[in-house]
Amino acid sequence: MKITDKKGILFDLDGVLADTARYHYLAWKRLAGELGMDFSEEDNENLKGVGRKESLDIIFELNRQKRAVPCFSDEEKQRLAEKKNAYYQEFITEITPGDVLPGIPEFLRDAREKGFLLAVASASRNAGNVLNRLELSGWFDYVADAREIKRVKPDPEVFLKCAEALGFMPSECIGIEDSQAGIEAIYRAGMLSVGIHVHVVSRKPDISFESTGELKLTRILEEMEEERG
Ligand code: B16
Ligand code: MG
Repeated sequence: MKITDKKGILFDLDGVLADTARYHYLAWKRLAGELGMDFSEEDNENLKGVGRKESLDIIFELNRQKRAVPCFSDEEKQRLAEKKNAYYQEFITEITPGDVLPGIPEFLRDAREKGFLLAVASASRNAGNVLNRLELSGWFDYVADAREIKRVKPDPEVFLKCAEALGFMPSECIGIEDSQAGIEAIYRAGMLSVGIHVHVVSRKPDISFESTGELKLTRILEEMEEERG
């Protein structure tokens, strides 16, 4: 029997299950370079967990602080976002199970053995493809389809959808994220948040780990017990 009221664990994909966040970064950097715009790794922190169209708007906004940026029509923005996605898809053809982040296979096994149901709460429309390439799909009871999600993180929609699909109340779920937008989304969903190397801007995760290599379910459960006193 579990020593916790938590029954479900919802995982972000990019930056939590796999190191795909750097492929998103490289794809945006290539597009920004073609547009004569700057885009640094620090800028990229603002894009983590954020949808495609919103990411493009953030890049324009950051550049507007330094130079004149033309106004793009919605059609042009759509075309640019598709171009970035094509670059990203080029990068992810290289993905293998070796790209699963350290500690993740052990964590998934431990969570399963302890009776948790597992879901993927990613904003990425490429999530299914990436999970297959990583050979991780079989671990999850539910994978949210980003195409069906209307409001992107920090909105809680994708996390609430996962809890509902698993048949649990939000308060029975733990969300694991590497982005500020994701931690905010988990907080708004009313779940316990676990952060992996989160660049904190406003909302601090309930429990933090420096890397997935340090992520341990027993530590999460112990910290929850301590909180309760
Ligand atoms: P796509 P996550 C997010 O995935 C990424 O962090 C973010 O950088 C990306 O823009 C977003 O998915 C959309 O991805 O362009 O593949 O549909 O971190 O929520 O797993
Ligand atoms: Mg992420």
